Amino acid sequence: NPSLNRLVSIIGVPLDLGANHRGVDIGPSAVRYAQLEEHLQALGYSIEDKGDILPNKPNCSYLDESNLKYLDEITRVNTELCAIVAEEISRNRFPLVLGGDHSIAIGTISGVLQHKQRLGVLWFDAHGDINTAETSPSGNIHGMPVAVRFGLGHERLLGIGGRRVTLNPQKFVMIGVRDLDPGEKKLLKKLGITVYTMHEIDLFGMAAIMEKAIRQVSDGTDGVHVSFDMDAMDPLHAPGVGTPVLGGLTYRESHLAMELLAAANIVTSAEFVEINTVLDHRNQTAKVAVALIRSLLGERTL
Ligand code: B3U
Ligand code: MN
Ligand code: MN
Repeated sequence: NPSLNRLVSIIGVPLDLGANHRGVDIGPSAVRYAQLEEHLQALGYSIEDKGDILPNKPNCSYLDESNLKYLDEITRVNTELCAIVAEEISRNRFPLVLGGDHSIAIGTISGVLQHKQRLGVLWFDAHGDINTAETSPSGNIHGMPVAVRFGLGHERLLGIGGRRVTLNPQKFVMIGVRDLDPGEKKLLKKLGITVYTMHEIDLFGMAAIMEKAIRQVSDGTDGVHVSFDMDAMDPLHAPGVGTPVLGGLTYRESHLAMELLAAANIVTSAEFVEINTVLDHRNQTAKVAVALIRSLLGERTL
């Protein structure tokens, strides 16, 4: 496996249409305000901030005929994101994507897949994000990126990346899950995806869970992507998220997960999403995201 890349490209995606809720559009600014770049430079990284992919204002195509809200604009932004992520990897740089709502994982992962066809993914989330238009209770595309990356969903979303890029369900692991819709439960079981819910984390502890997860996503893969939805954490530690769910990961558990990933030296791209600054307290959630990124990129206390 490749060792940690010292060249990091920050890509902001202030998209909130996938959540159909204002607030996560300020996420990239909030994380930059929490001095992401300065902290990573202090760690010895060479940072290039690519700026933001700017979504257009919501237009009248709010609801597509197929229960997909803002399909047009979400497709456009993700297509652009896919291209930028692919470009940064071809420049030998580590893409660090700042959301924005979780629908941006569609673009990020399709961009990574242009270079790494045997990609492993670690998905930290309170939710499964594996709905389709048929199973989604909300029509919000941020609840669908995992399904899309397994080849299930609207044609337009599946087309992002220019060709049918799909992930291997056996190299995909979810962590922190505690809120699934009925259709999501069925699909997760059908695809045989490893889901470490809060129950398993409580029972076995984060260290044991991460040891298994790391082995699963790194064995036989050519890269590992970390997709971190801040609502994986408990609202006590990360209150600034659109859909908080009680009983999540603690500050310590999340940090331990990032530290173990850094020690394993397997991660080749990452994204941190769903920071809702409007609901936050004094930028706490963005600060926590920066702290997690620092741990993921190898910061140690001593
Ligand atoms: N599963 C629900 C709720 C949800 C998913 N992701 C978030 N919320 N953040 C849905 O709308 O798909
Ligand atoms: Mn999510
Ligand atoms: Mn979530």
